[in-house]
Amino acid sequence: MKKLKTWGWNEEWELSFEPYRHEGLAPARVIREDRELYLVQTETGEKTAAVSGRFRYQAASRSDFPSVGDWAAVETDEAAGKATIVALLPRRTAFSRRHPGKNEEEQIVAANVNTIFLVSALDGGRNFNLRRLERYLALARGSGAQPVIVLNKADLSDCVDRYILEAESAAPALPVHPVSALARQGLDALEPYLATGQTVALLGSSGVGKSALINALLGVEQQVTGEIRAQDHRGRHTTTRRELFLIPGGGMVIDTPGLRELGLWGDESELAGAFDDIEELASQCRFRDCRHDGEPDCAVQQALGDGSLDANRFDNYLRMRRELAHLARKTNPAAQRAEKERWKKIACWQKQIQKDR
Ligand SMILES: Nc1nc2c(ncn2[C@@H]2O[C@H](COP(=O)(O)OP(=O)(O)OP(=O)(O)O)[C@@H](O)[C@H]2O)c(=O)[nH]1
Ligand SMILES: [Mg+2]
Ligand SMILES: [Zn+2]
Repeated sequence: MKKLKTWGWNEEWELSFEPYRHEGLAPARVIREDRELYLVQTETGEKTAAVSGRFRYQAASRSDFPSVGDWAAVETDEAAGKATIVALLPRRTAFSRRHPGKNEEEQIVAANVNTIFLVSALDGGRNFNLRRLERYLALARGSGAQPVIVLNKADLSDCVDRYILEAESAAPALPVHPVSALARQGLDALEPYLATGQTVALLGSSGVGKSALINALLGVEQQVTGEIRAQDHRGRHTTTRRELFLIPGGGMVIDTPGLRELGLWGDESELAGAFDDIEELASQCRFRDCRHDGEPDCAVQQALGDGSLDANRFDNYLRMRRELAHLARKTNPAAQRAEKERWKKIACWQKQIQKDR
């Protein structure tokens, strides 16, 4: 398993692979995903792969299908250079969002990553957006991986320090690294996350320079990068599939296409991690179930009043909380039942009112 070690294989994976070893299957890491065609890395090299019929039959939802970063048990056909994915090992971490289009389904963007680089760009356009960063952060918090803020295109800005302070205000206590993929600046600071066996996923809007950063880290122009539109600095969705690359002498990086939609997936407790400051304030309100909406002795309203809590940040927090509550009602049977009961009561009550008239 020497080769797979550089791809992140270790004793813990070996342990969870034990049952498959007895079936004569081999471990493999999913390194590319293109609709339902995969590329996997095995001890004997890369192979194209598809899931087995049984795998497909047993998959309860889309999120059960392989994602880049997954470890799989495969049957290999060495002569043909092909593999069949029979099972996935339980994910240690997973960055997911609500499936765009299929709103009540989870979509796994990257699995088994140690660190998530949340990439923004300091090109003066909309590629630096604190509310969007908060949203990415809420999702990253739910993934189990460690989020890190990367501010790319530092070469284009005269006020990098101000951006750093702003990013820190949206992501308290997280590391913030200003870099330039083009000028090869600040990249040393990213090295500690890229030790051998470590996996980093790059996430951020189209055009922030995720692929350019990956090229800089790899030292070769592996990934195609795209021009951004002059008028609004938006990217053109140059990268279209997720792919994991091995850094020579180091860890791994996953390139992803810029996500247009960032629907939350998870529960409210995951939001709390991204908004420690608000949760901390809320714990000081007089009422434990304070909605911070005019109740007396509300620490949140006080902080909003004296400016120590940014109103836009608080609005964004409330918006995401509502979104998660809505999701919970849609996906969680208990919450669905409670909601049904509530509507039943309202219907009864409306009938009563009509009768009374
Ligand atoms: N000035 C400057 N330009 C950069 C830097 N990094 C990337 N760019 C440019 O920004 C544009 C977009 O870069 P990409 O790497 O394609 O962006 P991406 O995030 O991969 O975009 P998608 O693949 O569409 O999600 C390209 O024209 C890059 O040359 C940087 O550090 N400084
Ligand atoms: Mg790209
Ligand atoms: Zn309150």
